[in-house]
Amino acid sequence: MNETNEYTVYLALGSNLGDKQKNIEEALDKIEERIGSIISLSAFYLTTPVGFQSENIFVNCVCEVATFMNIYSVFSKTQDIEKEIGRTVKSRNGQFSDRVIDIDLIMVGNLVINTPDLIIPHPRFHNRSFVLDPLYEIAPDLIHPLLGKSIRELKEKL
Ligand code: PH2
Ligand code: MG
Ligand code: MG
Repeated sequence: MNETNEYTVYLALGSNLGDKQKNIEEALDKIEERIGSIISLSAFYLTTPVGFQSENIFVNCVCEVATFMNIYSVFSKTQDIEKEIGRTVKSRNGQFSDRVIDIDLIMVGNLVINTPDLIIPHPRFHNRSFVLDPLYEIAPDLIHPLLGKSIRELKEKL
């Protein structure tokens, strides 16, 4: 469903299987085609897996997307894109695993959503340097709507 409101959505992308950089570039192309313009994109960061054991290091990045879609449609599109690029396993009960692509909705302005499928702001991003470092690069003054702190402050606290 398209609406007249424009949203600024921050997405975090990660891949630690296959041609990681290519997987992320493919996801970014599909995001631009189907969701909205990528206003800003961080560098690609090489990061060690957090929260699970794996030899496969990650490529992570964050982008800012301007979209006219409502947030549930954005979420459904990112889920489609993950599947198309080849994501098979989703984490269950917080048990993470290696993946070809992961696209997470991090923040959408002051929007707060708490449903079984979708939580915004992402409930763990403020503790994760693999999100905070690239987000700081493109949006250091962005304010976390629940914590009332900027990305700069959250990164300094980590
Ligand atoms: N994603 C996770 C869990 N752990 N670690 C790194 N380095 N990068 C990620 O993108 C990542 C993770 C859950 O989605
Ligand atoms: Mg994730
Ligand atoms: Mg995810």
